[in-house]
Amino acid sequence: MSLNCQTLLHNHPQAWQSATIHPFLEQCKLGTILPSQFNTWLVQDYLFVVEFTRMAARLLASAPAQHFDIILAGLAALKDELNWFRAKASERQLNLATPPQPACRQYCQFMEQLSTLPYAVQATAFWSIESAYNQGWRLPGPMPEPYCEFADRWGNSGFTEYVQLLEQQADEALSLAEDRIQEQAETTFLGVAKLEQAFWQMAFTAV
Ligand code: HMH
Repeated sequence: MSLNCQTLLHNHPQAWQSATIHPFLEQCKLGTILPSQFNTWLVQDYLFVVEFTRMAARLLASAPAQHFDIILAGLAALKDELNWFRAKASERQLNLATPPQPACRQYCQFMEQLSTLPYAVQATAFWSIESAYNQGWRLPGPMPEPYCEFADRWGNSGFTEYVQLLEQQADEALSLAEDRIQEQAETTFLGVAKLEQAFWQMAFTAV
């Protein structure tokens, strides 16, 4: 078995489309998303990123030293991202001390249990999570105010390059992994796709 990230995308186009193309993003692009929907996403995504940062730290702890540079750069970017989320929430007078909704809680639990799995699986999950946002926010094209800043955060070319580097690291780990572990990586990729779709849906149906 020789699984890599591109094979995963190629084998599961439907799952990946549902993860990255959603009315939430289309309505940001059109400027018709409701503030209540957008604010729900913002607060819940902050809660998500807190747990995603812990996942990045566990990924670092499992990684070979040659992979540290890119993961450490990712952690530094997450430090800025968490502060940026706090600034955006404060501008909008949103309370970040909000309980996670079920879709957010399930995603966070999923990330937590990844630490019991081999590095190749964690690296594949990390790439797929970042890649989902990169594609999701980039595909609709330029967004109007106030959403352009959000689209640019995950859609900009620097972030796109970072996702490519994560893909290389995941591919390297997968190329060294046994078939059974490659299968775990595929299951995990499908798990990410489902949770991404559910996360958009959660924010979209917020009132
Ligand atoms: C739900 N997936 C979700 N939120 C994010 N911020 C990312 C991926 C990218 O970090």
